[in-house]
Amino acid sequence: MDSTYSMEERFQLRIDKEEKIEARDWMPDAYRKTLIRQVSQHAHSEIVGMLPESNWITRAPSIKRKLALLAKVQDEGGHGLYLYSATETLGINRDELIEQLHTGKAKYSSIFNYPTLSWADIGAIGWLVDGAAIMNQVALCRTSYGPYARAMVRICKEESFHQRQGYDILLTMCKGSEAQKEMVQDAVNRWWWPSLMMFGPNDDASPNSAQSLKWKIKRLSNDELRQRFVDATVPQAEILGISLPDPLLKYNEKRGQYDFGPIDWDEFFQVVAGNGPCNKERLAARVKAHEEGAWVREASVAYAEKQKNRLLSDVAVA
Ligand code: BYC
Repeated sequence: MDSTYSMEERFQLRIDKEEKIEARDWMPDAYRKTLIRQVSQHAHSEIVGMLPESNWITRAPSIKRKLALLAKVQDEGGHGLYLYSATETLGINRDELIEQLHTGKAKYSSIFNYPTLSWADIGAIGWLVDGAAIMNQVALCRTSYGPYARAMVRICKEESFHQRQGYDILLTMCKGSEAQKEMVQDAVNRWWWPSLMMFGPNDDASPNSAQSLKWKIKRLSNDELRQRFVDATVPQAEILGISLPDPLLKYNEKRGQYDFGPIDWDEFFQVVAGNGPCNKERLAARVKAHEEGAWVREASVAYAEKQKNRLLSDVAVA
């Protein structure tokens, strides 16, 4: 490589050639910082995302639904763990990451600050929230940082099962009584707009997008992903026989895409600032689980120490 290139220029050339950046490779500090921010916030979202759904495990309407929901919530925990591990490859440890979540320094997805009021909300979360998450995460399978990209491949496979379990709940309810169909409509009315907000602010108000796109941390912009989600979701709503709560939603023949109404960004920024309906409850639940789980962490450290000593004494005998 020509030595007239700076480290930053060589790094960008690797990105431009679609080479994956690995943990031990040189990277600009700002690239590392952006990744730690995004991947850890993604991990926190998976972990906090377990709360609204686990609220319904004991009340799932059948053993089949209970098993599927249990498996889904466990999967989210697993996703959080892969993503914490991917973040740790960037030189930050788990305790720091958890502390950032618990002190409110790190964000997590706005969507998990809304309550789950009925069983139909579990269907709506699977269909809309996991649907939005997949749209974003399929693109992230091509992100430039190797450990993040590889974690995404497995996460996407599991997320597509989640999306289908949600849609299946709604399809079943929509074929049921009038009251069940109304429950679905009510849940979709409440989850539609917050799901569109998951993709983040409009491109012209997204401070991180330009650099993240250049570094190929993000592969598509917030607005591109949001549009793709709307286009994929509207036909699915038609199959369910429900409406989406947007009077301006309309197919635009010229663009070959759906036009949709304005998003309430005041609501989004209020939720992100900690003032959503469930922010305090969610953080309190995470802090409590962490404190009450201290004995599990201590026991596993003691067990690992015991195993290590046993191994050392076996080696000494041999
Ligand atoms: N909620 O410059 P921008 C899931 C923040 S699903 C809260 O566009 P960026 C799951 C943003 O962090 C969800 N905050 O940022 C599904 C930034 O603030 P900071 C998890 C948000 O990073 C079902 C500021 O607004 N998915 O896991 O370029 C069950 C300006 O935004 C949100 C991911 O995390 C939001 N919705 O783009 C269980 C995917 N949107 O950090 C679990 C990975 C924006 O500068 N992340 N902000 O203080 C991404 O793709 C990107 O980080 C985003 C935002 C598209 C979310």
